[in-house]
Amino acid sequence: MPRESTVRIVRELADRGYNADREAVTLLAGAANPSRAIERAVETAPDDALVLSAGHVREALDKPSLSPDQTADPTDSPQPDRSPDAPNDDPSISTGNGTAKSQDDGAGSPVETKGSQRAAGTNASTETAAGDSPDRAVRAGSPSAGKQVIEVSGDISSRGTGEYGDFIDVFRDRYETLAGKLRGRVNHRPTDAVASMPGGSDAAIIGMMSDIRSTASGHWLIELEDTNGTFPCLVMKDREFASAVPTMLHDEVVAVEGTLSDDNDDGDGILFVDALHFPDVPRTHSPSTADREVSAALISDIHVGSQEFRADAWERFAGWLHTEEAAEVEYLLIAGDMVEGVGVYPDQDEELDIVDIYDQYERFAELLKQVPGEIEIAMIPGNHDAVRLAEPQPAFDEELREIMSAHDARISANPSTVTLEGVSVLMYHGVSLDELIAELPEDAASYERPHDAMAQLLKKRHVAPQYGGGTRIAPEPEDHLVIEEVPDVFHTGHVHKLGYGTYHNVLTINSSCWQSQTAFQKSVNLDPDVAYAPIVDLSALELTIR
Ligand code: D5M
Ligand code: FE
Ligand code: ZN
Repeated sequence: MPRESTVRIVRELADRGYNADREAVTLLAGAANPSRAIERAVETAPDDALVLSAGHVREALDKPSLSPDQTADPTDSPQPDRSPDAPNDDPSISTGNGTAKSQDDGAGSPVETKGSQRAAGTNASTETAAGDSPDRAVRAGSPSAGKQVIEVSGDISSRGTGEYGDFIDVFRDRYETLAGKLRGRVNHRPTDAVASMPGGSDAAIIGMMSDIRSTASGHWLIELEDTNGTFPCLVMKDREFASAVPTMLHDEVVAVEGTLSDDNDDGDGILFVDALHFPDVPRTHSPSTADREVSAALISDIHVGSQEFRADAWERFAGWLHTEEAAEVEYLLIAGDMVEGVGVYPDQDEELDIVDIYDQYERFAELLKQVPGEIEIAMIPGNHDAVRLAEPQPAFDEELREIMSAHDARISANPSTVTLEGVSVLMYHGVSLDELIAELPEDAASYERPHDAMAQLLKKRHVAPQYGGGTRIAPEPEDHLVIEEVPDVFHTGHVHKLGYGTYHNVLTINSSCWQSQTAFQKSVNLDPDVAYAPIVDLSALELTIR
């Protein structure tokens, strides 16, 4: 089936307010008169159906008034069974007889199943998509039919009051959590205890970086703070780990080991650092994989409502999702900036195509309807979305959820962890990447290689380490921005650049965007990568860029 006809059918259905399963679109595209078939299918579908299934389409095509010569020749359909007497009791569930093939695929899969017993947050919601709603029925006729399982954790309901005590709490929580990851590696003492140790002793400290300076002779003086006080530490420039010091940011938690200066007894000692440790991801990290052939598309930064939004590219992408080539794509993750927003930066209104933020979400909801109905969608907000700017950003409120309800997406906070058939994906919009790129050396973080900056975040085990810089952070009783569990995949967006790599076996992906270069981006020389869709094969954690 030509891609163009799929795109057109998907768009026509979306214009009428319908999602459709892939199989439904295939059937419609295969009809001799697709336009009439669409009309008929829409008429025949129950009023409350949001997703047009293959069952609806078959029912419509089987109606006597649509004579057989107006339906497709069954031999040119990729669907294995379209015989009129195929069981079809529930019109919303595809009952094609291709299940044998899918079972073979599943049982014969050589992929090692590791499953996932990793802790999802206490507020995790686990759902088996298949079975909980007929509209999300698994396509029995598809080559990769199986059980979609998605868990989302990380949703927050803000409990911060914005008072001083909240800041103490959030930093204590950050310190405790990240220090916990370093404790087994050093024999540390609290800073006040280190201060009273004899000069010349060996000592170790776990602390939050409270100050960093280079000395006149090019060494580094870093001040570490723990819950008892602060202590100065000197990293000599000729040590091999000195190159890591310029990658350090205020408020990140590290451990140092070294020797105290002789004058420590006088109360103004310093620690000469012999080893520097980051919370980091263990090199031995072994990611989980799905136990069947299934893929996820990872995108972000759609910016609906901007004059620069690339509706053409979106339609091609949504159309492609309905093709056989995309049959294994069963999940779509969207890492923020769904809409362009209103008043995000000065004079933004001059570049808006849709000026009302609710209208922007309405339009976005229309675009979601072009995504196959059986694809599970999970999404988090970004800095252009209509939630508070400070991180962690809570999930969209009820009003916005209602607007976006057509596709029944999992809507969660920024950041969140979404686990797809055992593969955990840390989704974070990525505002802190700007700050890392601005502050760290080029070889540690750049717009050309956003995945390098992502690796830094994994190493620091925090998605927005620095407080009081470019990233706005809201205090909560716990620090939701700590990367407590090592994810299998780390997905960010925001910088509108495609970048991907692996860091200690974690797949890092910064998705591109769906917006051409804006006047602002031109003024700062940001040349966006537009309309790339990274597709992750969850059974092998392999990446294909579409
Ligand atoms: O961000 C897209 C990229 O452009 C991201 O790297 C930040 C940068 N950007 C966009 N607008 C601004 C302003 N006003 N100041 C600084 N940097 C900016 P997005 O979140 O999509 O706007
Ligand atoms: Fe963006
Ligand atoms: Zn953004």
